[in-house]
Amino acid sequence: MNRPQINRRQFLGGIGAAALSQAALLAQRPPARRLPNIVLIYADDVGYGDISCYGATRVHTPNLDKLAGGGIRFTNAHASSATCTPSRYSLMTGQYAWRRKDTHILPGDAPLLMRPGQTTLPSVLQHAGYRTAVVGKWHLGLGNGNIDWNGHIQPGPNEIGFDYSFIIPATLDRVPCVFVENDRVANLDPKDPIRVSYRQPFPGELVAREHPELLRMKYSHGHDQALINGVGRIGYMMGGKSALWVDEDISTTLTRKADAFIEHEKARPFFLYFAAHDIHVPRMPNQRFVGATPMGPRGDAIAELDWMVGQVLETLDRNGLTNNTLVMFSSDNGPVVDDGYQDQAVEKLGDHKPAGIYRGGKYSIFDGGTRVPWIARWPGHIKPDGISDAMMSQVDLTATLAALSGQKLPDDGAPDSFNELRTLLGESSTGRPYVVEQSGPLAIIQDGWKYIEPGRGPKINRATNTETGNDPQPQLYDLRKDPHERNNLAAQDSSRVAQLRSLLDKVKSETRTRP
Ligand code: NG6
Ligand code: CA
Repeated sequence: MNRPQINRRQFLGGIGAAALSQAALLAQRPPARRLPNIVLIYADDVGYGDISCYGATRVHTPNLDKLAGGGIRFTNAHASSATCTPSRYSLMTGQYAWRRKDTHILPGDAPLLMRPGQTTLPSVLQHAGYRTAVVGKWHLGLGNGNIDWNGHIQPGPNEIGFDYSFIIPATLDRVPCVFVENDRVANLDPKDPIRVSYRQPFPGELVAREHPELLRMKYSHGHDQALINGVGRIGYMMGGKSALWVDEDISTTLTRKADAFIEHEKARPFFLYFAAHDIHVPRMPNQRFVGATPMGPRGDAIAELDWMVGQVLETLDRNGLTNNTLVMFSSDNGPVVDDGYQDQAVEKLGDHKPAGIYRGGKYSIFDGGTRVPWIARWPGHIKPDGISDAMMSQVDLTATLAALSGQKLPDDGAPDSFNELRTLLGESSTGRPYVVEQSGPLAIIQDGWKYIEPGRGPKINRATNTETGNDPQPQLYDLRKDPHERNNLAAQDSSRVAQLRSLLDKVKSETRTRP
C-alpha cells in the first residue's frame, strides 16, 4: 500500500523539530530514564480496511496515517475476539475471555467482570508509578449486580487500576445513556433519579417501537426499546434528563476529557486508555463531520475518530510530550455495516472494503472478525515508516507493557499474555508463536495455518449480513496463499488439523499459557 506523499513530507519536516526538542530536554537534565507515557487509543468496530493507511480510499484519516508514518503499522494484529466485551476483557486482564462463561456482550447493568485486586493492565502500570485513566467506552460491567445509578457506582474502573475514569458504561446503543465520572453519573440532578431495566419499560417511558414518528434514526433490527435523543436503544431507562449525553457531542466531550487528563498529569508518567465511541452504532458524528465522506454516517464517524486522534496528538505535541510517549491505536473487533440502524451504511458503502481483503467481520470467526489495525509510535524507540507482518494479539499488551515499565507479573497474573515488547518496538519480526481468535467457535493460527473449530449456529448472521464462519465441519485455511479463507483444506490435510486442534486443546486445558 502506498502511503500518501504528504505523510512522508510531514514526517521529514518533523525530524528537525524532534531533534531540537530532544536537545532542549537534555539541557534541562530530566530525571534519568523516565518511563514513557502510554496512550492507547482503542476504537470500536473499526475494521482492517477502514482507515487510509490500511488501504481505505473513500475516507481519509490523515492523523492516523501520520501516526503510522511516525511509527510502525502491524498487518497481522488481532483483537482477542470478534465482539467488544471479550476483546476488552482480554485487553484489560491478559486472560482469554473464553476461559470464563460471563464475558459475552454485556447489558448496561451487568456486574463488573474484574475483581478488585486482580492483575490488570492499568494496575500493573499504576504499580510502576503511572497515573492511569480510562476515557470512553467501558462495557466491562459495573458494581456487584444491583447498581444504584444515583449513588456511588462501585466497584468500577477506579477499583481495578484506574486513577481516573470517565466512561460510557456499556455501549452507545445501550442504556443508561449517561457518562459515569469516577463512581458517579456525571451531571445528574438528584431530584430526577435514574432507573434502568433490561426487562420492562417504566410506566410513562417513551419507547421507540411505540413512537416511530419520534425517531431521528430508524432501527433496522433490535434497538426498539428506550427512546433517547430520538434514537431507539437496548434496555429501558427513566429520569436523569440533565445527565443524558447528546450523541453528536460525545466526540468533543471525550476528547476534552482525554486532553485534560494529559495536561493534568504531564509531569509524571501517565497511561491513558482512550476508548473512542466511534464507529459503533448509533453513528451520529458531530455536524462538523457530516458529509466528510461519501459514505454517510459510518464513513463520517471514521473521519470524526481521526479528528479525535489528531486532537490527542496535538495535545501531546503542545506539551512537549510526543518524544516520550508511546501512542498506540487499535480496534476491539472487526467491522460491521448494518449493526441495527438504518444509517445508509449499506447503501453508501460503494467499493469500500471495511475488512480489507479479509472475510467476515464483527461476529465472525473468519479473519475479518479479529484482524484489526494496530499502530505504534514512540519516536527514538520505534523506527518511522515501519510495517511489520509479525503476528500480534491484544491479549499480550499487559505482559508487554509490564516489561516496558519494568514490572514483574505475579504468577497468576495476566495468564495468557506474552511479552511481545521487541515485536511492538519493531526489533523482532517473529511475533507470537500462535494466536487464538474467538467468536462463536474458537480458531487458532500458527505458521500461517488457521484451524477453526466446528461451530454451531447460522453460517450467516442475517441481521448484519455477516458470514459468521460457523460450520459443523472443521475448517483449515492456508492464510499465506488464501488470506480470504475460501479454500477449506481440512479434508485434505487431516494431520495438520490434528496438530492444530491438539495445540488449541492444550491452550484450553491450561489455566496459564504465559511462558
Ligand atoms: C448487538 C447489537 C449491536 C451491538 C452489539 C454490541 C442488536 C440487534 N444488536 O446485540 O447493535 O450493540 O450487540 O457491539 O441489538 S459491541 O461492539 O459492543 O460488541
Ligand atoms: Ca466493538
